[in-house]
Amino acid sequence: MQVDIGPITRIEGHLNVKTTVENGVVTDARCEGEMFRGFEIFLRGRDPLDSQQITQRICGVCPYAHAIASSTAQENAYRLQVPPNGRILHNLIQGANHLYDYLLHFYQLCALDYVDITAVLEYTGKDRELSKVRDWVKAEIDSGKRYPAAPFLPRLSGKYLDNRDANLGAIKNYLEAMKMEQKANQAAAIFGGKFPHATAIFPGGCTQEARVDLIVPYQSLIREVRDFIHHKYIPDVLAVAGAFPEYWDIGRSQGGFLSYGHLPLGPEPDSRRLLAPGVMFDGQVEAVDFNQIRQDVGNAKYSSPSNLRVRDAAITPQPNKRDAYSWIMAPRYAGQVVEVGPAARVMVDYAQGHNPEIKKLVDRFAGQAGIQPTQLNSVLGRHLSRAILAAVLADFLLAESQRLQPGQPTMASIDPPASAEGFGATEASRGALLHYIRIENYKIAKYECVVPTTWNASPRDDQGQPGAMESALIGTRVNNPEEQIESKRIVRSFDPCLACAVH
Ligand code: NFE
Repeated sequence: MQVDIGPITRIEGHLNVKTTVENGVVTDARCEGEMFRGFEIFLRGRDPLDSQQITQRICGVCPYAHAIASSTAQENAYRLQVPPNGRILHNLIQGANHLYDYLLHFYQLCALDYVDITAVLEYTGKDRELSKVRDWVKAEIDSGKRYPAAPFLPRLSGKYLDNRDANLGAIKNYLEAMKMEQKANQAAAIFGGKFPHATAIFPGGCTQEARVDLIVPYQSLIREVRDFIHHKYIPDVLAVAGAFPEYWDIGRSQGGFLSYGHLPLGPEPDSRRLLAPGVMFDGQVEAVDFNQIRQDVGNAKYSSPSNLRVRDAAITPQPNKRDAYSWIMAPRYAGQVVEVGPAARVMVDYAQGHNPEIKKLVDRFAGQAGIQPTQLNSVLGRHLSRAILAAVLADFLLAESQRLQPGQPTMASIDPPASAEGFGATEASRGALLHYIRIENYKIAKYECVVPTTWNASPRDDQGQPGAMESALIGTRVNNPEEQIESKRIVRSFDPCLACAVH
């Protein structure tokens, strides 16, 4: 039978997934990005120095990543020498935003697939927050709304946590996580100017100063978030893993893994990174070569030529293209499908033995769960990878903030040339993000973004290979083919952002 499981809720943007289910197993899945935006078209002809502002509007969740990728592409094009403070401030802003994003993803976007929200209906204690949630949940369920806005509706059939105290504790943490997400973004805004869409991130550094009266509140906010990560977030992820161990084997993508490496440790473009870059096939990691990235449009709604390199990219929408089923292009690395995102970041780093903290935490948690690190490309693996990254990142940001040199420059001076080109690569929360800019006569002649969810939620490529998320869905056993809580757990584990994917 054919079942559309979209629109998928608790993700960003418009995604449908068409599935075919036979004998209780998903035998085919097609991810359909359902709208077109056209940033790369309307960037043409504009002042390049506006691009880090304009591209941030691709997304309200990961705007800093776009700002950093755009700034880095321009730094590369203008051959800027970024001062150490400038690079550190980029890291402090983007890193704090990742902490927000990991917590948001686990609690607000995914937890209600596992936590039994109806446990709160029996709550009779004195906690005011839980009492308020109880009354709201009851009112929403009783309303019988056809199009509910409550994130826990429609409540799908399936197994949920069955321990009352564990459910109530997780609901409390869901509420507290929102306060922590606010703190993480407050920390980012201290240097970024505001959230979303930072005004201070600029090619060459940051327009904010490195001042002690900014560093101290930044550290204090990150410390609070760090405590929550260790005392609530990691234990909650492990509790879900303990109750749903089958999800170490569910939702595994077929293909390789790509990470650009995250957070440069120095001002030079080729500095070592906190997390190592690389592309991994069959456990072997190679250096990333942007020339190996090509985008197929055989099944995407574009009439542009297919299989173009990033610097040759073209975009011509063709809404009625026959048999094309998505507005998302299909990027491939050397013709192969890769998964990007937190699991790819961790696996690529771990395979190279690069970051000792990553190794320690992967070994500890994989050992506790009785899984192999190669199983991180699973539903639970993606959740655990985010939790591990959050712990490593929080410590790094505290140390990094101490490396700021108060009173020293935070910006390079800029004199953009008439013609230039540059690449800027970073890791957004959802994975590898690449911007390319070509400038002619002081104007943007070409701008191209190859975005995390474009990789993960891509349609079939010209060879017919399914994208990472499609491949993760195919083969899944589903108890209720109409609802498919299992498939939705898989899709949400990728944290797709369709706003970004179709940009
Ligand atoms: Ni719109 Fe974005 C994606 C991330 S790209 S959320 O996909 O992370 O920077």
